[in-house]
Amino acid sequence: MKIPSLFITLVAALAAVGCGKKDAETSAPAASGAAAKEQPAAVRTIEITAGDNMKFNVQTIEAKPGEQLKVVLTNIGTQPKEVMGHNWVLLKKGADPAAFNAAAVTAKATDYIPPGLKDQVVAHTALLGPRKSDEITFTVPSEMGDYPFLCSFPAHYQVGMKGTLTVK
Ligand SMILES: [Cu+2]
Repeated sequence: MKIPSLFITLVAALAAVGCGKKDAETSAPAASGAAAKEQPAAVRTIEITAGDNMKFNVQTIEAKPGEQLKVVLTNIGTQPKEVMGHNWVLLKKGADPAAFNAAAVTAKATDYIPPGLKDQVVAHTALLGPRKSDEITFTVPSEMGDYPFLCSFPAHYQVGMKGTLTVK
């Protein structure tokens, strides 16, 4: 009979699924009492700068599914927004950042977020001029994989203003 061994395989598979959530239990010393356990997951902040060199200082971000992330983008450049604006746009998994950037060229009125492709955006900051900062808090998608991000100001993607957020 093959049934017993199949049953054992199933039990083993279920047990494996069940133990994926270890690192949530950080046993911090109970300085602030029992209330600590009731707190929702903290928001993790990621600071990103962008300057006249048309590069993000952060090009790879790793995140956990469903994590709360706060991205703070600061434009540390000096050139006017009209010629050197920057934003941070996170696209959905599988979206084409080159195509998004190409469509953005004609979307000046909406700060280079093309209205027709808004459904590809997970989160984005405002378009920033020099010495400006903006932040966006969002929930990381639950699906594992690579999510492209870019600055959608014309031509900035082509010179390398891009990166990847990996959900794992
Ligand atoms: Cu830019």
